[in-house]
Amino acid sequence: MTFLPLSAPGETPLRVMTIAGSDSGGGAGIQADLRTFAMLGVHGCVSVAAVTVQNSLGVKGFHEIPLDVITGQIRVVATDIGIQAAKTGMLASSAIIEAVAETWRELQSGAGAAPLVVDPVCASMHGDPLLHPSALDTLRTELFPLATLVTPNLDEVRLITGIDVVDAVTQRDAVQALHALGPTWALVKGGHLRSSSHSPDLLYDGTDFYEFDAERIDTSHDHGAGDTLAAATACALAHGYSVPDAVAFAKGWVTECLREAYPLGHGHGPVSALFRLRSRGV
Ligand code: PXL
Repeated sequence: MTFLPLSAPGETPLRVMTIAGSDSGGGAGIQADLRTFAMLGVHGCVSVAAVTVQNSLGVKGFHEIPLDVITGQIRVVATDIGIQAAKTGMLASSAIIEAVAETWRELQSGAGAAPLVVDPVCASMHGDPLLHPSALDTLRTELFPLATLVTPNLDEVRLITGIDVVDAVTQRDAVQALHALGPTWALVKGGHLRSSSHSPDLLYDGTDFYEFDAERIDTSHDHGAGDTLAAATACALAHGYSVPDAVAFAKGWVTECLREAYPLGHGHGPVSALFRLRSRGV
């Protein structure tokens, strides 16, 4: 695959921020985002929204970071270092979503706003909750309208729209329902359509549908795949890619990360952005 352009030695790279949760097992969340950012040559900045107590077997609990600390991290970075794109992941509660949305509106309104990828993380792959159910409405009404792109998986699509995606027709219904909530673009990932040997993702901007039909990699080590897709998309958007081109790039990236996923602990292992080191001959 072709990678994103690198900055020259000593030159300030593009900056991308993740506003998300920490995974102590290092597979998903902020840790996955930062790995993808680094391997794609962007400088990663962070607003930690929650800290999970987690290993390969599941999420044992989490701690929410105080609202002023979450918004403070966004504000001080955006006003000094500057960011060319951001993504959100685990935001845990309605109050956190509201605070992040308010800060984003304040900092990024109008022309020159940085693109925002919203990965509406609701639960871990083990089904452990990462978002209070009462926060779904805040996600829909406060954050989705600010998003350049939303990237739910099929479980999240069901929670957010009530639509059970089982085939191409319901996938189309779902992407339209998501778009109606206000993001500029909506993506419905097909990776969890287990009957399919392919993994067709459907992207929609209110006018055109784009389908991305990458090879489906069959592995139980796919922890962090959704985070990695959203992180790579944010990096491509920071480089000025159009949304369809950014999603196509990110889909290729996560496919390679899935190909090199590895076992970890006694449960599910993570996708691996470290394949990028191999392709550089290290
Ligand atoms: O992959 C979704 C995700 C995002 N963020 C954190 C997580 C998980 C899944 O477990 O733990 C912190």
